[in-house]
Amino acid sequence: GGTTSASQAGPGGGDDKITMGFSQVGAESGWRTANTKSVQESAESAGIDLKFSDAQQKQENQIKAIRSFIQQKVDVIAFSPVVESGWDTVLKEAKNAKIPVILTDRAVDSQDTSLYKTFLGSDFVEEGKKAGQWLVEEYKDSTDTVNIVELQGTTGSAPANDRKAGFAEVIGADPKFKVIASQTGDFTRAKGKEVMEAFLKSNPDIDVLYAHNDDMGLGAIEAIEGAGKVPGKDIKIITVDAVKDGMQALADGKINYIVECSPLLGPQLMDLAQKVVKGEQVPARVVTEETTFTQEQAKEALPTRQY
Ligand code: GZL
Repeated sequence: GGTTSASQAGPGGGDDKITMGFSQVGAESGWRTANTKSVQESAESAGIDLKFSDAQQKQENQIKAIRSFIQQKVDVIAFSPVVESGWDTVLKEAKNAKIPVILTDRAVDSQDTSLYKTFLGSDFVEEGKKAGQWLVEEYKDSTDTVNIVELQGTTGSAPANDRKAGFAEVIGADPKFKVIASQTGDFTRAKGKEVMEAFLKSNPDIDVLYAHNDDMGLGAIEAIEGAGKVPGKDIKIITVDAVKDGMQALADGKINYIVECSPLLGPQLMDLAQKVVKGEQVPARVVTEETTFTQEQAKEALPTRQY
């Protein structure tokens, strides 16, 4: 056939190199940093031209980025939605522009699943359940009330909603477990510390902290030590992610249990993108492989952790 003039070619200049527009939540946590690294390195090794945007945890910035990717006529759009709701309009614009969308890490609550080709990420409800199951086991021989405080992730985000729901479902089976305070720490260390300070001021007898990510747990540890209490002993701590700093605190006995949430989604994302651009079928849902860690397991795993 004839040659493609530059004006008709996609941003790649007409060669068969795939161009991906990626809208990232932000840089709020160690998990996010590791996730960004995985996406960027995987695009590099897959020969995919990556246009990367950091939304500083603001939905309007993600919507702007997606619109810009549509303008640039990228071959595929991938993003981690900072919150679950409010995406239908911009996803319809991508669909009308015939640009396939891949969800990674977090999900959207759109009823119209034709708005994206697949969702690659963890099962956050399962993560919450694993956290609850450890607590039930830890207190199986006690009948005393267990006072729990909870540091939630970003308000309205899928991980915050689902980790809360999974945990509540499991501990709800036994009335001795009482969540006496639950508030967002927005997945950051700073906010986790601030909210934990407030929890400690208004609740003299906290037994357990359930933090939706390591970073808020690490901030809370500073608050707990600042209040003259021993994290991991006076207050047991369960977190989610298993990033290096969290695993170090677990090995040091300041955290009691971590439910892993793998940020290494890059390789699968690029593989799915190549299939989607070729018009091949992909599964509607790809669930991330992940495990859990006790203090002993953290000591063994630390030397070989990738993030
Ligand atoms: C979970 C991811 C969450 C992490 C947090 O897949 O969306 O966002 O658990 C991160 O550390 O900020």
